[in-house]
Amino acid sequence: MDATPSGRHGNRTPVTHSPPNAETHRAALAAPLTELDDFYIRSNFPVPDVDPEEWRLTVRDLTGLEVTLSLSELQALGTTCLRTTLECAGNGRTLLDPPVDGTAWTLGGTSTAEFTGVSLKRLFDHLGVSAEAAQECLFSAADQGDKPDWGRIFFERSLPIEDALRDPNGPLLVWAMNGEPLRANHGAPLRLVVPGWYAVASVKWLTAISLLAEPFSGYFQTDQYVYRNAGQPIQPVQRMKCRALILAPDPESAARLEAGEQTISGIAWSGTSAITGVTVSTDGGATWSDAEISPAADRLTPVRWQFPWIATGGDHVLIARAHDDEGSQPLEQVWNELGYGNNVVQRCPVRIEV
Ligand SMILES: Nc1nc2c(c(=O)[nH]1)N[C@H]1C(S)=C(S)[C@@H](COP(=O)(O)O)O[C@H]1N2
Ligand SMILES: [Mo]
Repeated sequence: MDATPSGRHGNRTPVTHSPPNAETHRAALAAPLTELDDFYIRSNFPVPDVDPEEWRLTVRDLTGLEVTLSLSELQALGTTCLRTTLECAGNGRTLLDPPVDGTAWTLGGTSTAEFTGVSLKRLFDHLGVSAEAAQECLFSAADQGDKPDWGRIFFERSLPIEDALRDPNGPLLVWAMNGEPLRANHGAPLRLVVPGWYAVASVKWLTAISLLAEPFSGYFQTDQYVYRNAGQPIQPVQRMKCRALILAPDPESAARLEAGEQTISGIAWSGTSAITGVTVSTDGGATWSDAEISPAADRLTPVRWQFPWIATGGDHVLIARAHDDEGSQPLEQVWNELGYGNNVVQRCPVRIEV
């Protein structure tokens, strides 16, 4: 296992020890690809013990087709490499007021990697899987645990069939990350990666893929990972909302800066569309200016942005705000009971010494 039960490991801070959950340090997010020792970890249950030699993936459709494949059989189908950002739907949860229960992420529940695997579409085409009559595609995993009212359950999640079979940039069945074999914490030997979606969709330790004629209503689909507010219908979390992060000046360590020329910089991403702009305020949101954006080489990874600032003495609040085709990052939190999708802008107080 690649997470130590105590203390820091790489540029990660543990959020819970058992199961292993850890967030990525702000500094490690400046690299276009997050180092594996720094990549955030989010697991709902203990890491399952999977023997890669014994491991098989079972695929079932609604016509009675059932095929079982080994890892090498999957790898023989062809290889796609895709760089994309994963973000936990709970990222930013601790910024909510009033606070909510749930894994206590600050803003490090996100990382970016190059994933290697075979697309789900390619696997289905190869096997002759029939999507006819299917509404959803269910992904079942090897990890399990007990939940009140549910008993013993495995981690399972579904996707609407049209999202499952999207191509290109659709779901990928992944066995390598940043060119290295997938690590246990990230779902070895095989995980799903669904570009653009909050990473709960990216099921780790995959064991089975089944087509369903009806919507799936499992625990991780209807009880958790939903936007829930009293008196309103629940909405499942799906695509990542846009977010800008300030990486420099480091909001955690540089609350005091010198007057004069400063560069404010960071990253921004969205699972919905390309980032169309990043605006910056140095006065707590009273006035805004456009940051300069360096587009990412890959559409599914963060853009880098920077903003030159002549800092004058006194207290300032720095804010960066991402914009995409759907709109802009909210200036005020959109509170929900389980604390998902909190992409409220990050406010960084700084004191400039004169
Ligand atoms: N089998 C399984 N897959 C899972 C999870 C899990 O608990 N079990 N957690 C999901 C959630 S909530 C997130 S944010 C991502 C985290 O992926 P990572 O640990 O590789 O960063 O995995 C997703 N896939
Ligand atoms: Mo997550």
